[in-house]
Amino acid sequence: MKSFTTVAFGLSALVSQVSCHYIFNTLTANGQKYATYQYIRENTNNNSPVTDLTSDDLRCNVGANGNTTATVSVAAGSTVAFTADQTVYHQGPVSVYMAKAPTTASAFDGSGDVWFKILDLGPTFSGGSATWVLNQTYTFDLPTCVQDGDYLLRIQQLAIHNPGGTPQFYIECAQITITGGGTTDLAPKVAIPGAFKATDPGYTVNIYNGFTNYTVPGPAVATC
Ligand SMILES: *[C@@H]1O[C@H](CO)[C@@H](O)[C@H](O)[C@H]1NC(C)=O
Ligand SMILES: *[C@@H]1O[C@H](CO)[C@@H](O)[C@H](O)[C@H]1NC(C)=O
Ligand SMILES: *[C@@H]1O[C@H](CO)[C@@H](O)[C@H](O)[C@H]1NC(C)=O
Ligand SMILES: [Cu+2]
Repeated sequence: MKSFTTVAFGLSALVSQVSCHYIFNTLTANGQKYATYQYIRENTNNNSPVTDLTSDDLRCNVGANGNTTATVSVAAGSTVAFTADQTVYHQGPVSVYMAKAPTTASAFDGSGDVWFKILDLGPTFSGGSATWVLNQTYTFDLPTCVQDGDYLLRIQQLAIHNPGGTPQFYIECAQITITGGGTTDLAPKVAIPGAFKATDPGYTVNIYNGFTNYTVPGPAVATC
């Protein structure tokens, strides 16, 4: 009886953990919403976050495998979007990063000082309260000046809804080939892991207490 109770409890805890998070598993590009995990490296941890600031899983999530993921051609400056399995609901910032592959996106592990940021969505402060961009779909334009070639396109939502707890990184990487781009080597570039520190104010802040300003973790957004 005792072991049955333990198993039942363990199962329901697992189920509620899976349904309480979210995962960016769908890419839209070229005016088309692709199938789930098409052109996105499929993770092996359901919709759970990464919480270890030193883990390589911080790049493209747990189990992400480039070899088994196809790459899609996308024009520089065109509109793309990541859609999650449900609406994002843990408060925190969203950022989008890119890293140019030395050869192909499939073969690239994302190591080195290679990641530049193309988008930050922080909170809007108004009337003493903060509003985050909590969407199911995040739509943005790729840089117009970015060089042609293969890239990892990485979305990151950093959940900081639990002050004093460990913030959660919700991440996925798409594999894209940029066409019709420019000549700019976009910068600054950082390494992941490495770009996020346990002492970053944007990582440690208590969003429920005296919350009046916010700096999104990571490098400055690269501009053309
Ligand atoms: C490709 O597969 C090899 C062998 O399984 C693995 O070690 C490597 O990490 C994979 N590369 C990428 C970029 O996922
Ligand atoms: C988030 O959703 C709102 C409401 O639909 C929309 O106006 C906004 O453009 C979305 N933001 C992004 C980055 O997609
Ligand atoms: C808010 O601004 C102050 C003064 O510049 C800074 O020390 C603090 O780290 C900022 N807080 C956040 C959460 O970015
Ligand atoms: Cu969650």
